[in-house]
Amino acid sequence: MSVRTLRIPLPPYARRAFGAASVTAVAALAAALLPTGQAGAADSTLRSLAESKGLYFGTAMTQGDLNNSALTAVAGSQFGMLTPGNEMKWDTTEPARDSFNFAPADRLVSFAQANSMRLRGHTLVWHSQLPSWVSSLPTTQVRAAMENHITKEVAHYKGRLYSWDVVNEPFNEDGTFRSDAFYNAMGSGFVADALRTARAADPTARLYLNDYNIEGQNPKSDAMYNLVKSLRSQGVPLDGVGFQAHFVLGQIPSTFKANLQRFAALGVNVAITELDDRIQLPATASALAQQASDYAAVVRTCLAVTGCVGITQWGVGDSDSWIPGTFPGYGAATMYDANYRPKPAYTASATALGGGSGPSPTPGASCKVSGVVNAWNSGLTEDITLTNTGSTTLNGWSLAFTLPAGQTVTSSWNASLTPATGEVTAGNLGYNSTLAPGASTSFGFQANHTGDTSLPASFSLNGSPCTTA
Ligand code: 9MR
Repeated sequence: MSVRTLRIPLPPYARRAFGAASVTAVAALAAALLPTGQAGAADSTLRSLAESKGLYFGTAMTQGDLNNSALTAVAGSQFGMLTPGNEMKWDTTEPARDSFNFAPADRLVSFAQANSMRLRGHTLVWHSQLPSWVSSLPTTQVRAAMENHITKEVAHYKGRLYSWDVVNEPFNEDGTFRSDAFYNAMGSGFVADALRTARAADPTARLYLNDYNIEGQNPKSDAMYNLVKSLRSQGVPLDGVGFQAHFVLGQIPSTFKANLQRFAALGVNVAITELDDRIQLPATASALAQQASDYAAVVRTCLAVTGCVGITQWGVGDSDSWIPGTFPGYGAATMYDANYRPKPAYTASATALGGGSGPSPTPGASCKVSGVVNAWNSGLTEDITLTNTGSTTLNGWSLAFTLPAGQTVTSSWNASLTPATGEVTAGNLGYNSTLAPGASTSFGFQANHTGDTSLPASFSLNGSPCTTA
């Protein structure tokens, strides 16, 4: 059995001359003085931070959003990629056979271009928001209708889009193909046909398949993986896979990173295309802290996967999100509140992208972590002590950290841990949710390991990095 204590060099932000408490005070003052939605210095927008790491950060917008000046101010400054939420879908663009309407989407394209944002086209072939004339066609006519739709729509935007979600949501949860108009008429070959048709109409747009519940390894993502592998081996033009990432608070799959990596290893790009993280309302401080950790984990995962090109949030703020309408009782799923004020998830995302050197909104967390590990041949226990070194009482805390490869948590005490591997978040329990300035709390866990018994790294509390002692 070995016993070690954490000995991790201080990161640069911890070595600054002025103390964490005064940084927090300056940030709070700056946030108060900045107009709504202007979250920090102009050089530390999500967009610029992401771009400095070679990623994009995008948002979905609908044409109604263009009338909301608070929303457009945030979208135009904080996001570098735009996905039309509904306006490029078949029911809008070709409501009657061979009669096309690109006006709503064109307005969003103009907004994006005016703000130097790139565009993700969404979506050409999808079972939903499909006009009834398509679903009632004789099966012998569906291929021609699909090819005509793709050709005309892609040609209209030729050279102007970063990417197209060519096929959206082709799979059922068990990994079988969804029996929609396209599959019923053409079998699984509709996917290759759609991709080839799109490539012919615009050779520059990156062509994607996009789906939900494929973020972790499961039968549905296995089916997508096998489809991508097969299409690539046949030389079908396919450049990327979109992982929608409609997450539930605290439930990012533990296999998220490994899953993205296995797709990237097939030679395609991967992208987070519709990120949100829904909270059961009312959103408590501790839920918002967990959400901050979830968002940071998504950012860190994309940064860690070569081939992950960027992240798009589905809607700018909480009142623009589809969640409350579809999941009654849930909401608060984005990084901006109803008044476009950045939430802890914003700060955590910016921090994960390397921000935090200038004034930015902060949940007021500042922390120190120490730990002890006791390891044996295939297992270990770890005790972690967390100290609130800030000047604000935390009502709910959430400590994110990276577990070494091969370690899998099997049980925990004094905190709830999720997921079991990789980018883990420890959240308070009911009795230890309050952490006063200077106060400490301890929790621990047992884990299996495959040889690496080192301590976790990259601790952050409610989205703010911790020092280690
Ligand atoms: O955000 C879109 C919402 O306004 C529409 O009512 C809805 C209809 O299906 O589609 C929403 O966007 C979906 C996206 O196109 C595909 N993945 C799931 C999204 C949320 O439903």
